[in-house]
Amino acid sequence: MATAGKVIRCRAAVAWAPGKLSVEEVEVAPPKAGEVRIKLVATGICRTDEHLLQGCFPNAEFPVIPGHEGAGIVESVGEGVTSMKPVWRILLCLPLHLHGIDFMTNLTPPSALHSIKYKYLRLLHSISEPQHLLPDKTTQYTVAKIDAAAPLDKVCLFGCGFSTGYGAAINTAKVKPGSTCAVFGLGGIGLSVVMGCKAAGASRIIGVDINKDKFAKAKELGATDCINPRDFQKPIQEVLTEMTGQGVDYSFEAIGHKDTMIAALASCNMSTGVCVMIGELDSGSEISIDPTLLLTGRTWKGTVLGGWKTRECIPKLVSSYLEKKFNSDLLITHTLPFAKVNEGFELLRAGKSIRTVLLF
Ligand code: PAD
Ligand code: ZN
Repeated sequence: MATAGKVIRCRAAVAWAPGKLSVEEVEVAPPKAGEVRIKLVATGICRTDEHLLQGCFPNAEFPVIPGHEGAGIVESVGEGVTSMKPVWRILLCLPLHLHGIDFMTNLTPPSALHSIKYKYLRLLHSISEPQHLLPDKTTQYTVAKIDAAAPLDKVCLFGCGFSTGYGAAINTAKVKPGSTCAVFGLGGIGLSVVMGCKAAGASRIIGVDINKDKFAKAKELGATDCINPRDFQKPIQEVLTEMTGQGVDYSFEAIGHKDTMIAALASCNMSTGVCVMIGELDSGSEISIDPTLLLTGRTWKGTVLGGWKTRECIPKLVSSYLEKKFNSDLLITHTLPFAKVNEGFELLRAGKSIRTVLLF
């Protein structure tokens, strides 16, 4: 592209301190060795961006440019980058997964993950327009080349939200046909879990949310029942156990609260149940549970990006989307121009959106 090798100016949504984003111009240098510069086309707003914006990750430094569900086109590459080429269509994939994926088999140890995580959140997966810089010699690996026919304003969700929820059911829990599932939280992630449970052949999928407005979409996507914990006098885990006899086979927490994490664990079958944590707590939070919950045989696990290997699996998911194997477009309730980024966050806070996609 004509801008290759030049410092460019672009708009970015900058949070100078926890709270509101301001859209302003920033300078982006040409990519250094191992780096990739991306022209962003669309990005989804995820609850994790809101967590970052509200200062829930104490190690994240402000000012920060949040955003990590982007889709775009490679503008230029730095020296030594062989795996990415200009004008390829790509997805930015949740940076945490960079470690587990293409060039390592396991997640980086926690200390390394910590420092890398925030560095990436701050610098990499940014809501910025029209160019997006990925600085670091390994950043070429955080982008996945996808089918050129894929609509970027739709598949941007595959960089985090859809892939996380769908993979939590398929890869992390490995939901079996005929099983029962409970999904706590029916936002973009939880509804993608519902889609994954349905694709895996679950016979009963119970959605749990305090916002009844989410129920219609959950049922459209495969939930067989939807319940609001506030409609019951007793704890929701007791309600779910009564509804299913011995608890669900698989439960998923896609909210990010301590009490719902424990309720999700207690909702699954005491001997054979599997509970998957997806929701994020503030960094440094601790959770305490009655160990008996695990002693009897339950399995408690977590997931990042639904356990997919970024560059290998995400493009395949995009191909499945193009083959109409599932309809993730139903998760997109709003599409807004980038300048309305704050409106997009307001919709999320008010519980009125599932996913808002910003267009650059
Ligand atoms: P969202 O805000 O769109 O959805 C959360 C849903 O939970 C909403 O529908 C709420 O009404 C509902 N809710 C809130 N409180 C309760 C409650 N007490 N009981 C029942 N329902 C409740 O968020 P999202 O779907 O974008 O993200 C969900 C979580 O997943 C969030 O914590 C986010 O940070 C995390 C996440 N994790 C990963 C990962 O890789 N593990 C990736 C992306 C997001
Ligand atoms: Zn996300």
